[in-house]
Amino acid sequence: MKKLFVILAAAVLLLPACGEKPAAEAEAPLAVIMETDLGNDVDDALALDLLYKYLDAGKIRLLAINLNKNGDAPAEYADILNTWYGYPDVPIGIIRDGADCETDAAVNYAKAVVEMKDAEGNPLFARSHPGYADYPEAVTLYRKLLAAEPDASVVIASVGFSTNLIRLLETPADDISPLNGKELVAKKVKLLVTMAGCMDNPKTHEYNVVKDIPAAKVIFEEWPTPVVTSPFEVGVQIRYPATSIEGDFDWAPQHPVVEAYKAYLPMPYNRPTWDPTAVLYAVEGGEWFTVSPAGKITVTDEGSTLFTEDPEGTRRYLAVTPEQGEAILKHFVEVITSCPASRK
Ligand SMILES: [Ca+2]
Repeated sequence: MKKLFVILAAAVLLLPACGEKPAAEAEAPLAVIMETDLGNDVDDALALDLLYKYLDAGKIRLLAINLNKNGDAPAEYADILNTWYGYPDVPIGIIRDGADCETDAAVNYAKAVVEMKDAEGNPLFARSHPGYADYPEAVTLYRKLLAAEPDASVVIASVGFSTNLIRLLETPADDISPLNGKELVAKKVKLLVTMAGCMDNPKTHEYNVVKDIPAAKVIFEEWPTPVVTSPFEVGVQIRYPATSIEGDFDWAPQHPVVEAYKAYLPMPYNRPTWDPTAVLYAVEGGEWFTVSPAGKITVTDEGSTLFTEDPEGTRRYLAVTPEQGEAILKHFVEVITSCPASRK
């Protein structure tokens, strides 16, 4: 009897505590690639803050930040962010001959932050890389990274134009992989989440679609994995408060996202969180949102996005109730105002 008791006691000790997952079943971090037009609208910078916080929490591996906005400033600003948040080795991919967007915003906040100096005239923010001319093209980086990952494992969060994605689909087999781009994506990518389109008003031609309509058509109509999009009307209902930018960052007198926010438009303003909503879905799934049934999405020549419900379809879009929008905003403010591990 005593022996039986000892055996039972040992068995109980081996059980995980209430609510605790056995180590063997702990979820592996999600492999994520960020695709961004960093520098055009400050919501991309807010979205990247979320990704660094997911890195801190061990929820993701950030395989790369791929840029679909031309120029050195977006790459240099991405390097500043990687450095400040403590992830200087996250690869950065660049684009050449991307969509013309240099004059779309009154201020390229990436450039503004890159050029900031301290009182002694030195760069305000540290960098990890001395120059950006030798950064890989995003398309090449995609091929290398995808080829090295397990099948059906990678989530791409695309919160800018689709130019890199369309170029990736069009790549031929090469030394990196015997698969062409479309085959490689079909094999390795689990899900593409975009911030694109407008589902509640066909007269609204959303910016990320309009800047490269042929690419957006192919992404919505031919991209060979499921696609979920956070359309214009979602982010516009969830506006990051200027009061938070002005009042919640005393712990970081020089914060590269806060400086970007202040540089982008005259303060105070509450910017829609279009891109953070796409990142939220990419990492955490549908629990924060109302997710449409399965269907198809077509893109008109003018840039409208039209959804047709279809059980065989692989496209969905997000919506939010007012309550969901409030909960998401509260979550964003809590995460974005939290101190990253690198600054503690
Ligand atoms: Ca964007």
